[in-house]
Amino acid sequence: MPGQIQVHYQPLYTADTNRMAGVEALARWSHAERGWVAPDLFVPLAEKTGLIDQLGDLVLRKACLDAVSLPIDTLAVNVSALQLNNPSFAMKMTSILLEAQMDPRRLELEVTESTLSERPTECQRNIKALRSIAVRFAVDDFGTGFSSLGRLPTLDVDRIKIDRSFVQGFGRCNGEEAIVQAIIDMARVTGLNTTAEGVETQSQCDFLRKLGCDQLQGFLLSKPVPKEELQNLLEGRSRRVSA
Ligand code: G
Ligand code: MN
Repeated sequence: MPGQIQVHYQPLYTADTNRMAGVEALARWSHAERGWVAPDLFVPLAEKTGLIDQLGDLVLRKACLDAVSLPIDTLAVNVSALQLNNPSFAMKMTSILLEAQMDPRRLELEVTESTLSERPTECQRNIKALRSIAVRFAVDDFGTGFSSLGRLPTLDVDRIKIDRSFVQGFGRCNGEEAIVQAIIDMARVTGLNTTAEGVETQSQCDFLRKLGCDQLQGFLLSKPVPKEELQNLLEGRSRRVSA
């Protein structure tokens, strides 16, 4: 499996200036018979079979080595609770940064809410150690777990990523607009940055800008692309929707 894992990158754009501020690294498994296998399928499989550390290291290393030669500020990488529970995770992450000669301030690790709410000690220790060398953390898919807005100030993170189900629920009369507004307002008073995931339409994009969301990500702006295509995007050689 490791040889068939590729890392694609999805651009993250600043909402106000429309600049590519960073990318999120996303693992892709190219299976001989099944074609592309989505991470939602193979990540739980890797966790079950004990391959997650190996897979996680591979993605982190590839992404950091790619990012050093790219003119982007931030590289975001997803890490699972199992990886963060490994006592040697912070050490391993530090050695990958050293090997890639990457400034730790450019790295943002995305973790799920449940990783943070369980707060097992190893996980906490790893986060603390990495934050002390200026690695940033983001809560991924915010709103899908047992999220409570009241807990936002206590989360030891720099950014929240608002789950795409809220963005895609705009206009469906379930109060998604009000929820997203509340998340963004609460994040602002707490000093957290916000990214909206899953932006697929121009009206979602316009509304999120109006609400004061900092960063936008989604198929409207760009799908995840291989490194070569990302380079073309950065050099303006490939077309991008000017949302
Ligand atoms: O859990 P996380 O938010 O890291 O998942 C990222 C996944 O979301 C990737 O597999 C990516 O392909 C997918 N994704 C990215 N942008 C969009 C979008 O605009 N719409 C939908 N439906 N999925 C998206
Ligand atoms: Mn993510």
